Amino acid sequence: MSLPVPEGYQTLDDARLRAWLAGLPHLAAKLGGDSAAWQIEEVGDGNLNLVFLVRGPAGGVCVKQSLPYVRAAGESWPMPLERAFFEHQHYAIAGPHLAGLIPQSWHYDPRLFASVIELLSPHRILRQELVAGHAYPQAALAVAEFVARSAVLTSPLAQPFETVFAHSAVFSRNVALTRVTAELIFADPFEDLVRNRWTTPELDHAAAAIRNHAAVRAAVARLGHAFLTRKEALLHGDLHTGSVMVSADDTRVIDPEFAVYGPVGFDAGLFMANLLMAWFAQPGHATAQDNRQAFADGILQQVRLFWQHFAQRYDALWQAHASGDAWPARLFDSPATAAAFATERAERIRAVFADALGFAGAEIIRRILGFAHNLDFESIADRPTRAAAEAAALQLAEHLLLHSADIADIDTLLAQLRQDTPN
Ligand code: SR1
Repeated sequence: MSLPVPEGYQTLDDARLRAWLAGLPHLAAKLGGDSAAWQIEEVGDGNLNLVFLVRGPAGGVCVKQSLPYVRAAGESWPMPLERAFFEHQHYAIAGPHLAGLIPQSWHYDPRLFASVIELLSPHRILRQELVAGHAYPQAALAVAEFVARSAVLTSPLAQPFETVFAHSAVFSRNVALTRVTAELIFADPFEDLVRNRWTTPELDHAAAAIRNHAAVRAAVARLGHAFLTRKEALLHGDLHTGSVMVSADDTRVIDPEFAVYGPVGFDAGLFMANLLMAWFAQPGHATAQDNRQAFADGILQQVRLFWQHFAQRYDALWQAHASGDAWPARLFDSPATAAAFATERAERIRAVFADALGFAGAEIIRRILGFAHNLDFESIADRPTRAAAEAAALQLAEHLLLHSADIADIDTLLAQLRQDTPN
């Protein structure tokens, strides 16, 4: 490796990982037995990091290590190692609010920029499961709970603002990954850059139309500004279906390395966008053909459940914490202000909905025209089918960016989708 790295850092391989874990008694005990017999598998399929699953006779651990570059691009795209630190900080700061919805975090090594977390088994990545045609009806509820708890409990709605400011200061140093998000979502897809790509020439016309659409560009610019300036709550920052692990009865949100304070609608919008892209991609997935219509409807149901549960829990958590030092509890804590408080909450949720739809539009565009693509579309072998699915998703993205404030509610959006897209 030719990139400079801090003293003490070395990329983990099988032998180094085995020796490192063997030297950490609390982790070696979780694995059990002789370290030479531990089974090690590198499974990282994301864009950035190394991910190892280590199994011993007593149990398993998952080890994640930053590389000094973007894994999906190679050393030509250097990337600071500190992302592992911010992921660890998210587990430490938001973790107490998110019990049961995230993996347990067991260790962080600041020299190796590596963390050790609970090995989730028999969990699988939600995105891959949706591509394979496997339904997880409880997943959207759990992710909505994650977003609602993060949105209220890390914010001044539930905490003294001094605490929130201190936490926000930690994540305001997560500049490298915030730049990745700012550029990859809110700028790059609208420019002619070598790191952009789309997979079918059939999309050339749609791509040009979106790039040259002044109102779309203005909407994305507004959202990018909101993302960088509106420090409402601690975001996961990369909440797509690849950041969710599922089993039949359990759901966990992983990979919070992009964590930063920002607008609550960002996480909600990214998750809904990725479910919607899974839905658009369904005609291309042979594994789901037998029961394709019902499975596709089930994905739209997940979008609906996600939003409804998020809105209901955001409202309930805000009310539950509207006392003491939480802001603006002091203005709403008498019976005389109950109606005004209810109106305030409803208007706030309505504003988050509009934000989320806009962010969803930006996310869809960047996953089709930008650097980082989705397995949902990429795994469709038949090019015309893939092009049709991506073009339909781009149409929705444009609609969301231009009309986010006019879409009455989630049911209106989904009814319109079903009508416009024979899926
Ligand atoms: C250079 S990183 C590209 C993308 O991968 C991550 O998962 C995020 O989605 C990021 O935007």
